[in-house]
Amino acid sequence: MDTNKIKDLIDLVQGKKVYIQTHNFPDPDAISSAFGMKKFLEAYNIEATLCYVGSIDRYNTRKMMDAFGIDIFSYDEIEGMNIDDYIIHVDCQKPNANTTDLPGDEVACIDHHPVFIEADSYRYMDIRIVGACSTIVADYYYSSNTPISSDVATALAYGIKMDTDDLIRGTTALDIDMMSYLFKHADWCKLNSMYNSTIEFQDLKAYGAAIENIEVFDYVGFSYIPFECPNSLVAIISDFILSLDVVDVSIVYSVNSEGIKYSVRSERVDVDAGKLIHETLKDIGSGGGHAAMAGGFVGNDELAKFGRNYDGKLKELFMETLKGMLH
Ligand SMILES: [Mn+2]
Repeated sequence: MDTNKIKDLIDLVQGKKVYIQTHNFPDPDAISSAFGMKKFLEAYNIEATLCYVGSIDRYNTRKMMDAFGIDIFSYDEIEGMNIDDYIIHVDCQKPNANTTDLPGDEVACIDHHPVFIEADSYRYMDIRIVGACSTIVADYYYSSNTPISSDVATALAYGIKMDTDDLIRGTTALDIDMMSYLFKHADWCKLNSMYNSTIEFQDLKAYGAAIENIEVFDYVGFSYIPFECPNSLVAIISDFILSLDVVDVSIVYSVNSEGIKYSVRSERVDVDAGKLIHETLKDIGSGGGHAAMAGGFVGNDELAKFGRNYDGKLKELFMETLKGMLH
């Protein structure tokens, strides 16, 4: 990338109190991107605090924080964020539903999500459609020749592996280039250890429910988990349903006290998961994401309008959108 652009970011935040905010309920790519950006700015004498809204509910995600020494704070733990403080969004963008508007001034955005709603109010924007946000952050080090620590390189490599499903999903040449760059600096043993014991015992109940409830229409696999379960687990189960031979698009939701949370996956080039869920839920909830993976939410008030058979009616809505997309 152009080093002048990097300098613009450094000049912008220099001398300010800086927060780096991820999307709500951050996943490994969000956390490693935020961590990588914090350490990058540190090399230019800029201190930043990492923050998020929601919770970090996966064992694996917590494990990476310990493994790489990452301090990231829930917004509840942060005292005195001021309206003059600067916020850098990483792996997210306003005004998406998964990015809570905090008191500080959102001046910069570094993200790899397609832009659904025009966000021109950032003073610095670096949005590139690549497999992982960690790839973009790695490029800051690479292009500026900024020294990268083993922990940062390993965390970024882990973020890329997770978001691209090991360099398969939504992967671009830049993801591969950055992986090759990070390989030279990362601790591959530490990275491998992240893949030990990745399923938690309580996850099995959610897997069981999803298997029980699966229904396949054409190549679309629908399923649901009728109880509260972490967003990140719904995503993992959506990946699992997608791995079925007869399923090319998976649409999975879990039920919680506020409504239902969707995770959509697509391995078809003619079905964009982000557009599918955005289009389907635009009048009743919210949704968006990448061509291969996306998420969405429908609140209880809207669900109530569908009556008791909301599950069937929502399936119809998805199928109708799909038909429209393929024409
Ligand atoms: Mn990401």
